[in-house]
Amino acid sequence: MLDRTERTEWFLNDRFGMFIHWGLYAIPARGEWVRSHEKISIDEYQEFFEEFNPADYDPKEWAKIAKAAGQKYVVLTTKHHDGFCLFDSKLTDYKATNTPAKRDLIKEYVEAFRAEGLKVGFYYSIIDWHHEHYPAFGDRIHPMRDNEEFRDKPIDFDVYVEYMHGQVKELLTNYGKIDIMWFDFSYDDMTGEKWKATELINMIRGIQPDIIIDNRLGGNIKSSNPEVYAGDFYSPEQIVPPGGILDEDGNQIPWEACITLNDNWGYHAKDKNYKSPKQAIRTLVECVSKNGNLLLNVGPDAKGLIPDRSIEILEEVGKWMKRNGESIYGCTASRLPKPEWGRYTQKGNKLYAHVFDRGIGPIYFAGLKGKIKKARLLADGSELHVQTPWMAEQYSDIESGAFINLEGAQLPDEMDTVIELELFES
Ligand code: H79
Repeated sequence: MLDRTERTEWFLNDRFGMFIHWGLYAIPARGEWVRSHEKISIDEYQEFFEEFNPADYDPKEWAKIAKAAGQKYVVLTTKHHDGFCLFDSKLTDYKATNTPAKRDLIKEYVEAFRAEGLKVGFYYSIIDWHHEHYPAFGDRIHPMRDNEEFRDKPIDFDVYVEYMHGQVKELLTNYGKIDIMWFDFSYDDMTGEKWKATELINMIRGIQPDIIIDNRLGGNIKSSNPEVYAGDFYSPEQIVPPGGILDEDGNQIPWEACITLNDNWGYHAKDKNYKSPKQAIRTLVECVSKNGNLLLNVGPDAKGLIPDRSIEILEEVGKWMKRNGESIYGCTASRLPKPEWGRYTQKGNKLYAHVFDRGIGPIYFAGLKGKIKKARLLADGSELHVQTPWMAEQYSDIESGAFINLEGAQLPDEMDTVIELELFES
């Protein structure tokens, strides 16, 4: 069996993935937490189950969109907190097979993305607001948390844990090789062995030895001696960790920031608060400059269509990636401090200068005097010159710095202009 470093090698190389949140909540279209936020009962939510019929569901189209954006892997909600399963689980009737969709939607998903050459992941919520043996009354987030009818309802949590393990087993047995298992999430005392996490991990590794698993079953992935269930990568949500993620000994550990394009994961009809393509590109660059990955979310609607604005943003990202992907794939943080004008990523002796801020005049590279063998604009391969500007020798702060001339008052690419610096040594 591979160790964590070996398992995560492809993941850290690929850097950029697509997250997909899709389920019954696409119909009310107020985000995937709608049942909890509005304290909706299973009965009230049932109408969405009875009408779920995504006529335009075409995961081949989703896969094309992801691939064109430069995304190398994908993670889809097989079951979110509402408990609804997109897959044909033998352990529940609460699944796509029993809706008007009448089929296993996960099977088509796996096949479509695999055919496009993307690595395939499963999001699976270990929380379940539908299962009768999941704690409801008094829980912090369950839709029925303060419904008196649930106060004295006895539950047998072991029954739920067995169900959850059984579904994970189905997911990892019935669809061939799966690359990522993305659990969501532990909270309060609902963590670690409460989920029988060691047993769960051993079962998973028995079926899919190379799969990588996030850190949300609990435990402390940052420990020098982490639990077996502490996971392969850290999963910051809606934030890029300012200094990346280090373990207790100061070593870098794999991480992946998951970020929405608007303010919701699941489809929200009124949420038009989208990030710009520029923000999406620069966020990806920021993650890589800190040794991390970016998992960028889309929330397809009730018909199965990714919102138009999300598609447009991903197209813009894809245009940039096509020309500048070398500064992302296989790249890591640089040892150099963050420059004034943007960020660095690095791959061996190739240093990628991501210039976000044009300023005026030449671009200044602290610490690189005499170290730059060649400078090229990554987007078109055109040469750039290292030159010391007139009088610059007299400035107080340039002894070890280098300047590169960039023509024009505006950046060639205002999203992010990448200068590829070939260094004499890395
Ligand atoms: O699927 C998406 C979100 O629906 C899910 N994760 C992403 C990928 C997510 N659900 N909840 N959260 C993320 C964070 C929730 C945090 C809180 Fe709480 C809920 C804070 C207060 C209530 C957790 C539970 C901490 C205390 C109770």
